[in-house]
Amino acid sequence: MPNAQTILLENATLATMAGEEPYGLIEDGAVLVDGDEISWAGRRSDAPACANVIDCGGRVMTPGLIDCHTHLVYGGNRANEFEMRLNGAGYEEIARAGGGIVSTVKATRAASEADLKASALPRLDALLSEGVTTVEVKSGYGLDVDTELKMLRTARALGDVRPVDIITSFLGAHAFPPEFKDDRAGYIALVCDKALPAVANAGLADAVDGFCEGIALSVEETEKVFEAAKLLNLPVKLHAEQLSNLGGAIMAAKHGALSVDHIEYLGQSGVDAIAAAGTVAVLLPGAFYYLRETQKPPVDALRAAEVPIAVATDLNPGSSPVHSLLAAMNMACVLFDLTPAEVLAGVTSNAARALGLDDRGTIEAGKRSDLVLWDIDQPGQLAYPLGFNPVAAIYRRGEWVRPL
Ligand code: DI6
Ligand code: FE
Repeated sequence: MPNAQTILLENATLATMAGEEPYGLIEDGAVLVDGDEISWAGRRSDAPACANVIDCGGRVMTPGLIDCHTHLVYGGNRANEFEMRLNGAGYEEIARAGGGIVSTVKATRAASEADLKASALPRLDALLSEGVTTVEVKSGYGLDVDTELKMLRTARALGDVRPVDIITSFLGAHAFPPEFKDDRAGYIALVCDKALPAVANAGLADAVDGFCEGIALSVEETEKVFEAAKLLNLPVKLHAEQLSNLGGAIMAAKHGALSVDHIEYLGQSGVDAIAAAGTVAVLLPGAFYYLRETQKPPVDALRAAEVPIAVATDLNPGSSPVHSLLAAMNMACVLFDLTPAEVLAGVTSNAARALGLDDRGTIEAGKRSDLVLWDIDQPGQLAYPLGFNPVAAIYRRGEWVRPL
């Protein structure tokens, strides 16, 4: 039943991101929104009658953007490591020397919840300014029960003070904290038997993530965490094959992972496994760029196997301090050879799938009324520039976040 919030947004080129055609384009389109939901979308000439009509001025309209992989809650920064890497130190070398994730752990443990929130808000605002309406935020810089809970509470609190949906992932399986560097089994037990149950009981995680890598957890250690997640009915996802091929993605696919992320070193057997499992491939070009990686993810094989490809910032203080999803789209085109249509699907429909969300990511009846209007002529222009934000207006859940 239409209500006061029912409006018809007309005279827009709709990049619906639905169907088989690139962008799912509808020229001279219109969208009827009724509060939280899209109730109709199609050609303006077919639009239902509506008393509240907004002329979109011929602009391009997309679904609200979704950043499906961030670590944007953290203490301190790692600018010093950026300089060390520019002087030739390797990411793994820095991590093994006690830098990397562990150095952010120290700063995050020391930070108050208020400080973590205050430092995360400008990072989140940078994403929201580009039409992002859903953001995934991971823990993983606490590596003890209290700090992992603190991080996830902070992430959830961001959604109370900004017009964004925050989806959280528990990433206690990110690395081994200093106090457990000689007792790996003890830390895996703490993650599985203490941290994860506490997080689940508090309702603070929507999924469980891990970092399966030579400098982090083994496949066997990660699988123990995934088995604990399954007992708590939490879906899983995995940072896999970022720096080497340990077979993490194959293990994740066996556990029905929502996504496998990074996957620069994914082989054909891994592609086949995630294709069969319906797992999304989340590409993170920011980390490839910052670490000056040379091994590209197997995009042609992913395409051939029809694996859904998502793109995200991986916003984190070390490997990818990228505060722009539009920049990540551009990098995915320039560095990974994706097309502009693929990267827009990667931050809308496929990003929703990577988070297990079926209520958003396309402009279709029944989906969330998260919509962005852009001052561009065609949707392929979104990935084209670097450092330029063509957002004209943002509409989210029945309200103008940024009015026309
Ligand atoms: N892979 C990454 O690139 C980030 N975490 C991970 O598992 C790195 C996080 C950091 O460097 O702080
Ligand atoms: Fe990450």
